[in-house]
Amino acid sequence: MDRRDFLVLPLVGVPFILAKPAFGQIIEKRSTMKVKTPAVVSTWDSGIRANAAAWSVLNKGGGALDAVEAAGREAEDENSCCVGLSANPDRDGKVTLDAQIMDGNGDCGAVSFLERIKHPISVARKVMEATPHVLLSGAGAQQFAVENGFLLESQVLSADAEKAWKEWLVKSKYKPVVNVENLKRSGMSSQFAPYFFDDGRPNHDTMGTIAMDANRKLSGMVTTSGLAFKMRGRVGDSPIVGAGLFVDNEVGAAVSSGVGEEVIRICGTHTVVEQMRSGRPAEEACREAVSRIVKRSPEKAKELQVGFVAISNKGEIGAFSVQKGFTFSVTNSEYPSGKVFEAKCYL
Ligand code: SD4
Repeated sequence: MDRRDFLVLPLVGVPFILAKPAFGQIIEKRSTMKVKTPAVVSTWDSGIRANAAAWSVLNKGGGALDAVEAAGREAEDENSCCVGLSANPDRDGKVTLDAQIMDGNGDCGAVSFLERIKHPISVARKVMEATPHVLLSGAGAQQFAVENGFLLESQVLSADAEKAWKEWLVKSKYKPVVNVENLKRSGMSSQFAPYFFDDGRPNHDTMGTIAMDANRKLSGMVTTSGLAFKMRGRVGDSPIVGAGLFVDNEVGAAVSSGVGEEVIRICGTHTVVEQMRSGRPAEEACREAVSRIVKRSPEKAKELQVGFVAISNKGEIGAFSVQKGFTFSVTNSEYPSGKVFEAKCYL
């Protein structure tokens, strides 16, 4: 075994260290840990940047809801394959965005199939706070956003998205790339998600963030452009309460990333939180949700990635994924610049 890949430490309970750098740091292979709170956890190694935005709120005594919204806005401001207006479009060449925000008291707001709005996560928060509804979609969501002061942006694709879409049109096949994150890690790129843009800026995947503030209150958010080159009108798990995100102060919070259809079918993050409610540690709860996806269709599971990350209201973090390569980022007083971990996987 290549020592660069696996350095197995001789202590029981000490995790593998994967010598694969992400954002300038070695990724530890570790699916569970107890952390000091306040703390913020995001999907993927690029969650480091979203976490930094959230941490600047939490560190000053701010609330978890403001923190996760800040994380979402940060991700939406970045140029990336998979979040915000610069992301990859649907098969008709239009960027359509899904986002959800939820606090630990069951208050939640979401938008789906939203076009031409820069900060879907803030529109989701507005839905939560200013309407009796939970989810607004499509033209209605856009109308609501504009009526509430959000600017209608241009519908022109970013240069990267335009290029990726045109390449995709040549083949015109709709198939989510298996474990695109692993391709990224090994430095390869795919038309779906190059790890770096041509000018060297790092790319990132769907951003999901869960946080616990100094008052031990939980909140979460998820923001995404969904699967690249999806059918027009397709909505993933991200804006669906209990699929892409679920939060309950009495138990904990969970967020997912990966092929949303699989997550919706098992009410993924609700499953994770309910498993935690019945006493399972966060990692085991995530593993249970993953196992339901795999057992339902073992052959199909070989072709897809789903990852869950959760935090209990005691500050215990756990994660699990279908396949190798699902990373998550933790930021708190112990890791003020953020630390990336790779979750254990089922297959
Ligand atoms: C979706 N779950 O729309 C999202 C995609 C994703 O990392 O998480 N990509 O299905």
